[in-house]
Order: sequence, then structure tokens, then C-alpha cells
Amino acid sequence: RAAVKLSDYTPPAFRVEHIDLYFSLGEEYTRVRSRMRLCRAEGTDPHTPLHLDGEALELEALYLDGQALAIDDYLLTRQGLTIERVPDRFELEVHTLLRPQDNTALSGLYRSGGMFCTQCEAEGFRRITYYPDRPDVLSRFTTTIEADRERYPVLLSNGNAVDRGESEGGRHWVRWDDPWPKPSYLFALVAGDLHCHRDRYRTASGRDVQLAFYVEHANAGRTGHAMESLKRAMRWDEETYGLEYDLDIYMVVAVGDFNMGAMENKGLNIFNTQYVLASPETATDADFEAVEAVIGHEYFHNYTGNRVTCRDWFQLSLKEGLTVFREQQFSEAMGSPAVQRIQQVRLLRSAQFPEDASPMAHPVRPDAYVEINNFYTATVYIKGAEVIRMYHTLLGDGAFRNGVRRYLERFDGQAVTIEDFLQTMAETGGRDLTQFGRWYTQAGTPRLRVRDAFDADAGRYTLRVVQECPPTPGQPAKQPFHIPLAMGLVGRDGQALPLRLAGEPEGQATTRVLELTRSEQAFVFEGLAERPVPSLLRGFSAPVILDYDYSDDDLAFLLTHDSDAFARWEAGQQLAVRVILRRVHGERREEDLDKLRRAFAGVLEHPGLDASLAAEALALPQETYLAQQLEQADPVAIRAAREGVRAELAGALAATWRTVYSRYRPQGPWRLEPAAIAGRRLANLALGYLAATGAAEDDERVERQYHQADNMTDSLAALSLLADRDDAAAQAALDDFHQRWRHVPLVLDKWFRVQAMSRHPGALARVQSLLRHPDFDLHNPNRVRSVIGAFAQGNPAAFHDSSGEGYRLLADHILRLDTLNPQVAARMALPLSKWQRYDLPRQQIMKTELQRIAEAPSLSNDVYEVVSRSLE
Ligand code: HT7
Ligand code: ZN
Repeated sequence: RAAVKLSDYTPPAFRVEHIDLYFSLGEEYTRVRSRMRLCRAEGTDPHTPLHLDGEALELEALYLDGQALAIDDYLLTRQGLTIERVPDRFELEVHTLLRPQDNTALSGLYRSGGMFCTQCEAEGFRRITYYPDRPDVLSRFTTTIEADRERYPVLLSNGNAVDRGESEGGRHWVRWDDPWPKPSYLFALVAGDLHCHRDRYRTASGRDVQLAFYVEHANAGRTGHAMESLKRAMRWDEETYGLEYDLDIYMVVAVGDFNMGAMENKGLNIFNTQYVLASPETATDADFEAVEAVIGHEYFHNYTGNRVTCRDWFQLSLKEGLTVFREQQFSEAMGSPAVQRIQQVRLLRSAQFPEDASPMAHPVRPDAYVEINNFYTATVYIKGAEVIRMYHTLLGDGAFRNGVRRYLERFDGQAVTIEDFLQTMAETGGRDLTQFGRWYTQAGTPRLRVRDAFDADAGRYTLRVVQECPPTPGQPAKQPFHIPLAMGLVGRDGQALPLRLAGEPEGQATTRVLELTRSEQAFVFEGLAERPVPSLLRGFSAPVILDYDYSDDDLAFLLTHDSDAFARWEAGQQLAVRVILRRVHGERREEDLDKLRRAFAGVLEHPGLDASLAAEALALPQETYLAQQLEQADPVAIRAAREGVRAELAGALAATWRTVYSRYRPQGPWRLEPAAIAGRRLANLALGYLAATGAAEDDERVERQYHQADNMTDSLAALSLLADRDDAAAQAALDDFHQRWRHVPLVLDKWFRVQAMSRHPGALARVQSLLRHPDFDLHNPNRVRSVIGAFAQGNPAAFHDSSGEGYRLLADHILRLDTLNPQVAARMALPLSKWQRYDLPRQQIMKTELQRIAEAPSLSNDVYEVVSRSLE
């Protein structure tokens, strides 16, 4: 199937000066009339035909400057419409007919519950009307929506409502005008019977902006947190980047059927309900945090993405990497920067590193794709954000912010490239970033091998760093990257040592950023009285794998003494990784458990204990991260080793966990405050260990928490521990939860998820029955993710069951889902693409299933691209 290549980019031949859309929404079909003012772009050959993208449309009529075109005046294909001869300036009117109620792909105009809504990024607008559906064609939009007044009292689109009226047959209409030229992917329309939560925000310059959250009536009262998050995001962007909102109204609509998290349509964001609705009874603390982050993310896109957009989809990380980084900065500012950083790195390691090591590996700026929807990846988003973070590290906060501001001013209203951003940052920072640009073009996770030597006589300590990057598809050899390596040296007394490189004057800095630009480099520190312990990659200053031969004692020492919170956490994780992996290899050292027990006890006894950091430090490394440390992983053995260590730590520290549990559980009613959130986290972590002691009193503690909880965080923490058991109390709790929440879809998703991720040996069979449960629905992406996604990505031991049943079950459902929603089906196929990471018998079955999918008739481009690349 044909790939789109970055090297084939050509500028658009026609500009759309204005588009006037008219939607007549109906139950059977919807009619769309589009009137466009088009003109040939300067310098374009006057004979270039006009091509408009269009997909799954019924064309009803076409008029050029008022003249109806006959069927042989144009060429209609499955991809679009071509008119061979057109004047330099003209008006084109296109009438299309759609059936949104049959649109199960959730791209273009579709139905979710009782409402109509749209999703146009990346290429959904072409499923609404014929149009140059590419991000470098910016146009002024006016949109009129006409629909039944009773069923759809709320009619929304981008910009400002400028007119409204009644029409015959109980129908009404509203006209919207968006003053900001935009690409078609930012178009949005919503119609429904919706509850509106209104508020207002006064900008730094004193303008009032109306804020409006629309939800289905059943969800009224659950938008308060999202509203407050939005106001915080608006203030933060003003204070941090000097960016003020640029329309008089900001609307957010929550829909229950959505392929991704949310969408930044100009002035009319459409959100997955998951990232808007939050109340203590239905949402966990993590959900509350995610709502704030995603609300921020979409809001920040208003500049980084909307005011300055992408020239083509290869530049996707230009808006996504930068916006994820801005979202991360926002979350760091609203909470604990260290905890946020740990969570970001955990996500990068569990989602992006495996992608970078798989056949799906691609650079942050890919150079070819078959289906762009497959490139909304962890690499483009979160490695892209790490790349932006490295600019920040190299330039410093002030120059970085000035650079972003200059980029937004210079390219306001334009569709630009990653190169434009890099150039602006280089200019503002006064740095040559040419080599840094390789982060965009080379895939793969670089590995840093660090070796050291200490010359006691000269008081000189040398760090030698070698960087390597493994081959990735189409890129057998890599050039060295420009890598900021933040580091420090810790003295044997636990004090941070001043860092003076050979030839430098005395200085007091105890953290500094070494810049790696060559395959091999040495850094010599002077003035050291004793051999220090190096603290490397502080704050995770680059998305790399660090290889330095720490002793277990060094790790325990850093866990206690490192002044960098991230590095402390990392040291504890590495110690735990070693102990668990030794078990995987059948190596059982008596002293191992004791080391870990002492390290953990040390964290808990630390005088200035930060409960949320402690919860991070005491959580065992994820199974997927453990698997990455092995050439070929056996997920069942990893699960057994990890659970074995958990059980031993539970037993060895049982009294401590019980004390922690009772001391940190917040007293009194639920509150969304940092101390209460941190308390719940640490108490629930302790409960997780207690669930593994095997003591009846601890099993009862879990049951009691489930039944007494007044909030979803505690209720779900207990339920997920109960889902690991299969006794009567566990079943009763699962039944109770289902009974209580079966009418609240987002909570019911949680019920499915905890079972799909159960550590019980019967989890695979349970997933098979969940897929037959009457509440399971392949049409709803959230439900699909909470069963199939949670199982295949979040339950490695069950998914990789040696029978191959997990793979077969996944393949069967991908094939079914592909006929409904190819985008989501392709995402569900990704776990199979990582087959090389597993032992040979598993590899074989995974490839057989990939092959079976590849050979299925009428496979979508989406799934085809994932499975074919996986098998290359
Ligand atoms: N920019 C948004 C991308 C998005 C999307 C892409 C493909 C298919 C469906 C989609 N829904 C939203 C999300 C974001 O990054 O903010
Ligand atoms: Zn985004």
C-alpha cells in the first residue's frame, strides 16, 4: 500500500480564502453544503488541476461559480475529487450526504450517545466534505448548523455564535463565525441536548472570557474540577509564557465515544468524558490529576498547534512534543515536580522505550507513513516532549521561554516545520543546534556506557562516556547525538561535592550538565579528596539508557543521600530491578532481601518523609520495565519473581506496613489536597504489600477498605487487590461494584480494567468471559481499552500465557474491531509488534497471529501498516 513520504512534500496548489458550511442534521442522513472561495497559490502552474480530499462521502451536487458541474467535468475516486480545469479564483459549492449514525470509525461526523460530534484530526474533515484536507491550508470558517430543536437544543461550532433562528418542522439553527484562520483538522461541530456548566475568566489584560463545559445531563455536577483546572491552565500560560486566550468563549464538550483523550479544536475542544468528569465517588486521585493535565494540554495547544500549526503531518511532534512538555511543566507547577518527573519517566520507559526497540520504531519526525493515525505515538508525543525538555536544559529557562515566545510571534498564523522551531531556539539561545537536530531524525534509544577512574594522588576523578544507539528499521548506523547529561558527585559522607572540571576555576556547583556530542568523551574532575559516588542522569536529563556499574551498596547509598530526588528514586528502582532479575535467573542470594528491606525501611524512617515520593520509591519496578532489561523475556517468570519479592517484603516489613497504613490513611471525609492525596497513595501502597502477607487480618483489611471507602481512590485500590484473589469475599466485592456502578460508563470501565489486569492465574479465562459480558461493547473505545488494552498491555503474564491463547484472543478481536474502528484496532495490535522481546516459542506464536491478521481480507490501512511493519 502506498506510503506518504516527507521527501514528496509540495506546497498546496490552491488556497481556501473562506469556507461557509451548512449542516442539516438528521436521524437518517445529514446534508452538508460547503461554499468555498478558492484561489490558485502564487507561483503554481495555471494548468494544475484542483484536487480535493474526500472519503466515504456521497456527492450530491457540485457548482463552480454557480454553474452545476456534470459528471464528466470532474473525476471522483475513493480518495477524492479532481477538477481538471479551474480558473485562478473561483467559488466552489459542494453538497454531500453523510450517515453519521453508521460512522463507527469515530472520525469525521459521528454520533455519541444522543449527540452529534466531530473528530477531524488528522484526516477526518475529508469524511465531511471534499476539501484540501491538509494542515498547511488555513481558511476562515463560518458554520451554520440546523437540527431538530427538541433533540438538539445545543448547536456548537468554532468561534463565536453570530446568529440564530427557527426553521420549519420544529427545527432551529445557529451560525458560528471563527475569526482565526485554521486548518480543517481544527474544525468542530457538536449538537445535542446538553447540560452546560458556565463560568468566566478574566485575562491578564482584563478581557472577560466565557467558559462553558457541555456534558450529557446525567453527568451534570461532575465538571467542577475540569473548570478549575482550565482556569489554572489559563493563568499559568499567561504567567509562564505571556500567552492570553484569544477568543471570547472557550467551550469544552465531553463525549463518551472518542478514539483518543481529547481534541484541541479552535474554541471548541472535544474531550473523552474520561478527561472531563471527576467527582470523588467516581474518579480516583489519578483521574483528577489526569483531568487537570489533559485540560491543560488542550488549552496550551491554542498557541502551540492552533495559532502556529504544522506544515504537514510529519511535523506532528512540533505541536505535540512541545505541548506535552508545556503540559508537564504545568503539572510540575501544580504538584510535586519530583513526583511528576518520576511518573513521566516511568511512562517513557514503559511506553516509548519498547516502541523504540520494536519494528514500529520511528524518529520523532517520521519520514514515511501509510496511515497517519498510526503516528500519534509515544515517540512523537513523549519522546518529542523529552526533546523539548533537552532544549530547556541546554538553553536554560529564560532563553527557552524567550525562544518559544519568539517562535510563536514569528510564525503566528502559519503552518511550519520542526526546522523552523529549532532555528528559532538556536538563534534565541545563541547555540548551534545542528547536531541536536538528530534527535528528530534518528530513531532508537541511545545507551550511555559510563566508566570511571579515580587517581587518589592527584585527587582526579575521570568519567568516560561512550554513546551508542542500536539499529532501527531503515537506520542501521547512527551518528552521535547531542546529549545533556546532568550529574553530580556524592562524597562518602553523603555530602554533594563541588564539581570542577580540569582547567576550571574553583566553583560551588554541585549539579552540572555535561554535553555529550562525540561517540566517546572523557570528563576529568579535580580537587577530590576521595573517590566519589557519581550521580548520573539527574532529573533524567535525556531519554537514554544509562549503563554504569554501581554496586548494590552504591545504589543503597544514593537512595539515602543523593540530593536529586529523581536520582534517589532511580537508585532504589535499580536496586529492586537487580534483586528481582536475580530471582528470574534462579539466583537467590540471602542478603538480597535484607538489602531491599533495609533500603525500604530507610525511606520510611527518613525524617523529612514526603509521602508521595516515598510511595514512588517503595513501588516495585513495573513488569514491562523488568522485561526490557532482558534480551528475551519470560513474562510469567518475571511476574513470579516480582510477586515473590513483594510477598517477602510484605512479610519482612509487615508491622511497618501496618503502621504506615494506619498512620497515613487520611482521617475524615475525602479531600483533594496534596497531603491527603499523598496519604492515600502511601497507605494504598502499604495495603498492596499487606495483601501479600497471607495473614487473615490483612485480607480483612482490604475487604474493610473496599466496603468503607467514601471515595473511588480507596475503593478501587482495594478492589484491584481483591481482583487478584478468587475467594467469596473478592467475588462479592466485584459483584457489588458492578451492581453499584453499572450505569456509569467510566466507572464500569474500571470494573473491567481491574479484572483484565488481575494477577490471579485465572485472569486469561476471566478476560475471555469479560469479552462476552453484556456490558462489553466493541463500539466504545474506552471499553475496548479497559478490557483488551488493559489485558494486552497491563497484564503481561496473562497476555503472554505460554499457550498462546492471549495472542489468539487479541488477534480475533483486532480482526473484529477492524471492521468497526480501524484506528483503535491498529492500536490494539501494538503489543504483538514487540514479539522480538520474548522467548522463541512465544515469538513464533506472536508472529503466527500477526500473519493471520495480515492475511485477512479487506484489512484497513491502519492495521495493515502495524502488522506488516511488525513482520518486516
Ligand atoms: N491533537 C489531538 C489528536 C487527536 C487525534 C488524532 C487521531 C485520531 C483521533 C484523535 N483525537 C485527538 C490530541 C492531542 O494531542 O491533544
Ligand atoms: Zn496534543
